[in-house]
Amino acid sequence: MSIDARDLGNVDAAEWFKHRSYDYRQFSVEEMSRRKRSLGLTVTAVLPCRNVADTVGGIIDEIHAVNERVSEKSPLIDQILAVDADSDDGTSEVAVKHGAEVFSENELMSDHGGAHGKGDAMWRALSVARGDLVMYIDADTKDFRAELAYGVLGPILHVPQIRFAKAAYRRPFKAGEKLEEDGGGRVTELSAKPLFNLFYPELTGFVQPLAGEFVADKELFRSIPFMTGYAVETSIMIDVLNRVGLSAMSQVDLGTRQNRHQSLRDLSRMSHSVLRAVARRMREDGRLRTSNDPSSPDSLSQFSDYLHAVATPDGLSLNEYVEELVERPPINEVLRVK
Ligand SMILES: Nc1nc2c(ncn2[C@@H]2O[C@H](COP(=O)(O)OP(=O)(O)O)[C@@H](O)[C@H]2O)c(=O)[nH]1
Ligand SMILES: [Mg+2]
Repeated sequence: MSIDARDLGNVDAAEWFKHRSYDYRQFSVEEMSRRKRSLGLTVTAVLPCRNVADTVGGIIDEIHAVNERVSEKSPLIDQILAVDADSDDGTSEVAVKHGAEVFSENELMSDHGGAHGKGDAMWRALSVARGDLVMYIDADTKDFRAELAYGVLGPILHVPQIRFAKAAYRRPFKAGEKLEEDGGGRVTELSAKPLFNLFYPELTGFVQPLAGEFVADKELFRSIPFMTGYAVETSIMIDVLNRVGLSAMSQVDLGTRQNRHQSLRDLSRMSHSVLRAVARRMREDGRLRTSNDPSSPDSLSQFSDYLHAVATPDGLSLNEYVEELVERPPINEVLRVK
């Protein structure tokens, strides 16, 4: 598989999807490490942690194992940072034991008061990240495989125009003994993707826009605001788009990822965070008037369909559904004239 490294100008979501979607198997760890060295770059992995004592150790081990595959003298990932929410399950002890640099989120940037959730922890981590590239990795993945730690680095290291890479994967959902292959990622499917279709159609090609695994150069992360809590992934997608444009963004298929399941009640609050983030940016960017609703009279957008980006066993796919929204007048107005 050759690597699509062409320069893109202004593209729509479908073109972007075609040229900026990669598969982690296109990039070898050895080649990435060689490129990283020749570009003179260093990499920091940031693991935001809240009560992940059962998973974080294995994830850190996996990162060390990736480094050992190349050479300990010139590792692919130079710094492993765990930013812990003062977890009470022993998370920080486990992370230290496995060789990460561990910080309490409340001790970093403490003149900003106590930390406000995941996004704040990620923001504070930037104050101690030494790498030229910063890669965030969720620390609650159960079936963590090495590619979750290095896969997103591929496009950043191989394609000069690319400054941001997001993980894409299938999300199985396990309810009791029953496994639903693509039943996970409910907030993504029910909130983020429909909202992006309406207000940020450029972003509809992303299969997992809310994935916690993504990388960019530290300068880019340092130049954008971070929303706190679970609004962070949504706001980063929009702010990176506004700052560097779609052609500098990419996604990498990493296979499947089993997430820790949250209750519908928690997901509802998470979904509210996503909506708030979009609502705030949409107002600032003046996007309400130009929404992608095909039946809105002042719609300026060329996207009128529902674009649904999904991961399948055969790779990523962008499906298009034409859905017309017709508004019938109050029936009184129609019946009266007859
Ligand atoms: N430091 C810190 N990490 C958090 C916080 N909330 C969640 N995380 C971590 O962020 C990652 C993703 O969080 P999670 O709740 O699983 O969100 P989801 O994967 O989007 O459903 C996991 O590694 C969590 O442990 C927080 O308040 N502070
Ligand atoms: Mg999770």
